[in-house]
Amino acid sequence: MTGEDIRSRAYDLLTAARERSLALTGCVDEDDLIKQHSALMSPLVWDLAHVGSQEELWLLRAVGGQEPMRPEIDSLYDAFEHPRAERPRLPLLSPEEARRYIATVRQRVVGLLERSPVEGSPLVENGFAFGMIVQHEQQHDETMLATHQLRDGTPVLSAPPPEASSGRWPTEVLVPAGPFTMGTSAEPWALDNERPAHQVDLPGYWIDTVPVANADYLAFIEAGGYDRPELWSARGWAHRQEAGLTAPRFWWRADGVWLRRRFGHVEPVPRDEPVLHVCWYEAEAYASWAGRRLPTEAEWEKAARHDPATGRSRRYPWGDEEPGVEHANLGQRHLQAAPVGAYPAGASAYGVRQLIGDVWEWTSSDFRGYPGFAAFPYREYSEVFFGDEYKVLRGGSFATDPVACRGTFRNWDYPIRRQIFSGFRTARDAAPGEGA
Ligand code: AVJ
Ligand code: FE
Repeated sequence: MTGEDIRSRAYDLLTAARERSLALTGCVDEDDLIKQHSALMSPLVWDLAHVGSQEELWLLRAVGGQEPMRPEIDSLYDAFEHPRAERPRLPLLSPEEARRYIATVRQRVVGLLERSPVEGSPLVENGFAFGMIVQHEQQHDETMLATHQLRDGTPVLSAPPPEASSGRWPTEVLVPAGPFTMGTSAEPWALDNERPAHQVDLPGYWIDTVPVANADYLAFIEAGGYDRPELWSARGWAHRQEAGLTAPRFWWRADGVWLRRRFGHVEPVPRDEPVLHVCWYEAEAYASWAGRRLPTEAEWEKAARHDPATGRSRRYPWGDEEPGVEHANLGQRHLQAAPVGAYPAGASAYGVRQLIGDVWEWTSSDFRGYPGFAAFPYREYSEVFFGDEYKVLRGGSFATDPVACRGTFRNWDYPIRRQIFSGFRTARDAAPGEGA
C-alpha cells in the first residue's frame, strides 16, 4: 500500500469507528449514559471519552508531538488508575463535554493524518498507531454493546437476523499431527501479543466443525450438569456454587420454556444458535460432560489458519482476503450469532466453520506472550495481563468489528466472566496413529 492508501484507509476506519461509538451512545438518554448498568462495566460516557483520551495520547501526543489538550482529565480515563466499579463516582465529562472533546481530538487527528509519515519508526510504520487507535475504539464499541445487553429498560437497538445455516457438516474434523505457524510478524496492524510468528508442533486432534449450540448446552443442563461437581474443576465448582450459576447469563425458564433477554427483547432460546454468555468454567464443565475438552489456543489457531496444501498460515480461515459478509458475522451488522453451520464460505482449510465472528470462543490456554514477545507500544496493552489469571478467547463475535479481528487476534478475560459475547467449541485428542 502507498502512503496515500494507508492514510485513506485509516481515515475511513476512524470515521466508521466513530459513527458506531456515536450510534451506541446516541440512542439512550443522558441519564442512561452516566449511570452504571453493571459493576462489571463503565458508564457509557466513560468509554466515549476514554476512546478520545487514548486517541489524543497516542496520535496527537506520541505521533504528533502535541501538548496535552486537557491534562486535568488524563487520569480519569486511565483504565489502570480507576477500576470499572469506581468510574461512576469520578468527576467525568458530561455527555455533551465528552462528545465535544472527542470531536476536537478527531479534528486534529485528521489534520495530523494528512501530514504524518507512515514509515520511519515502528509507531508510524504502515500507519500502525492509527490502526491501533481504530482497533481500540472498536474494542470499546464491543464493550459498549455488552453494556447495552446489561441495560434494563425498553429496547433501543435492532438489526436484521443473520444468515441461516447451510448444507451439512461433519460433527468434528481431524487436524493431523504436525507443525504450523502461529502468530504473525507480517500483519501490519497486529498487536504486540500476536507477534512474532513462530512454529508450533501439535499432536493430532479432533475439533468441532461448529460452535456448541444452545440445544447441545440445554442437554447438558437437562442432564443435571450444573449439579454434578464431578464435571467441574475445583475452582469451577466453587465459582458455580458461590455465583449460583444454573444456566447461561440472561437465560431463565418459565412454564417449562427456556427464555433469554437479548438487548431488551425477551425471546425463546433458539436451539440452533451458538451458546452465548457462558464463562470459562461452564465451557469446561460442558466439555467434560461431553467427554471432550476445550481446544488449546494453538489448536484453535491451527484449525483456523493452517493450510495443509501449502504449509502456510492464512490471515483468516477462508484465505487472505478481508472479511466479507459471506465469510463471517462481524461488525454489529446483526445483534446475535448466526445458527451453527452458517457461513460455509468462511470455513477454514480443514472445513471448520464460524471460527471468525458469531461468538468469542474460550480456549483452555492462559494468556501468555509468545516466544520472542516484545511489549509494544505500551506494557499495559498486553504484558501486564500475562500469567495464569486470564484465559484466551479467539475469533471475535457478531459485536467485533472486522478491523479488530483476524486469525491471529487474541482476546482474554477472567474465567468467571460471561457478560462478554463468549461461547466455545470442543476438541479431543486423536488416537495414536489416527491421521499421523
Ligand atoms: C483485549 C478486549 C481484553 O477491553 O480490556 C481496550 C482491549 N485494551 N482498552 C479490554 C482494550 C485497552 C481489552 N481486551
Ligand atoms: Fe481502552
